[in-house]
Amino acid sequence: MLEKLTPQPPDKIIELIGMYRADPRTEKVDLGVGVYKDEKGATPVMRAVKAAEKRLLESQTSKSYVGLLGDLDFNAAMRGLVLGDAVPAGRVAAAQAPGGTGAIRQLLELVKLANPGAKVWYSDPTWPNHPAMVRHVGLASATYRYFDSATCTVDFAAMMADLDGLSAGDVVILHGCCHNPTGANLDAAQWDQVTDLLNAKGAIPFIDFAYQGFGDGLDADAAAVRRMVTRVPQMLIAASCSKNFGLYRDRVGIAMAVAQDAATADLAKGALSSLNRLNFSFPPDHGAKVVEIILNDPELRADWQAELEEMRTRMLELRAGLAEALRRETNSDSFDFVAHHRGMFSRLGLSQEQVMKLREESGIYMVGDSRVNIAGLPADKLDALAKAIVRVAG
Ligand code: PLP
Ligand code: TYF
Repeated sequence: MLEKLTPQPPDKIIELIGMYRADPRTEKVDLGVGVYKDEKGATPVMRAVKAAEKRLLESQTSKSYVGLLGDLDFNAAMRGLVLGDAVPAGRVAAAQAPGGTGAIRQLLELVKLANPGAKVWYSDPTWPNHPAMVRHVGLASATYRYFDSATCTVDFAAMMADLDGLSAGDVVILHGCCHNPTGANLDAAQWDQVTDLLNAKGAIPFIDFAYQGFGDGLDADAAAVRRMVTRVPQMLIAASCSKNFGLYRDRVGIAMAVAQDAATADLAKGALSSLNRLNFSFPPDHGAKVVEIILNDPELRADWQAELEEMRTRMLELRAGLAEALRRETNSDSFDFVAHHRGMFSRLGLSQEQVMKLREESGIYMVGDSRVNIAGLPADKLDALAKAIVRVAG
């Protein structure tokens, strides 16, 4: 049987981790995988996480199963973090999931259960796992144009033109904030127009929310989602705690299905519970419990927010620094978009060849589409980096 397997295409981003590690050059720069790094290049455990883990270690008396939907207190706390009080709790079906990826997978399967004929739309470009997972789950897909590579901003006219092809029941994946890979985001008015269009077409928004707190702040990053949820009958949300709690390897995420009424939300809750059971039974508890402890303890929550804010502002400073260095180097404003983008990434608009050249000649590692991890930028070497970028960009 196993000999019938064919080699699977590697994930280009994860592949880059190994390539960077294997590079013997000491002056190499890692702008690849989307993991937050501090000024020393480390990804430390957050202070509040350490404190909550200590508390958990001392107080936990059992490792018995929790429940198919996970920790219900975690689910409630996350509903609050993401949606605030924008929607009544009774309209939200929530299931803990293994990471944001696990939440996306469970929600795609929910779509498949509810409406196997639905077409799932995602932005071109998007996080490569979106197309891969939609295909794997067996749903039809379509793309909408999103990014203008000449200006490195959102091509909103093209996006709306493509979404005009939506059919009733189609599902549209939208990055709730901090678009990956581009860093270019919709403004509030554009979110409203997208909402109007989806409502007119009878399409359902599916928010991938992996970077809350990495853009303009915890509440500001959730503003679009919170407004949209007041204006649509149904919505799917996959939120991740990997980045904003730094809990990457503990696999903490939540799948939420917002329904028009409590009875429909109950149906969705039953389906999510069943999908958890079918795929892995019980979601991993440790990281979710840590998040629940932090969100429900005013002191820990304040410290977590303060540290998250330090991370966010550090990335903003790096953005401003790189944009300034590129401005000096090019004597133009052609890279100012780096300062206007938000979140962990910016797509610089370089060709694949230029990206390879940077890797080979200067040991600068970015994803092949010229996406850079802003947190990986070396603050003391921005000028050298800008020089190298401009040299290959010609
Ligand atoms: N969605 C996007 C756009 C991402 O960039 C990521 C990666 O961090 C995720 C979802 C989910 O990540 P995880 O499964 O590690 O929570
Ligand atoms: O885009 C990134 O770099 C992060 C990390 O299959 C990641 O979202 C990358 C690929 C993947 C899972 C996570």
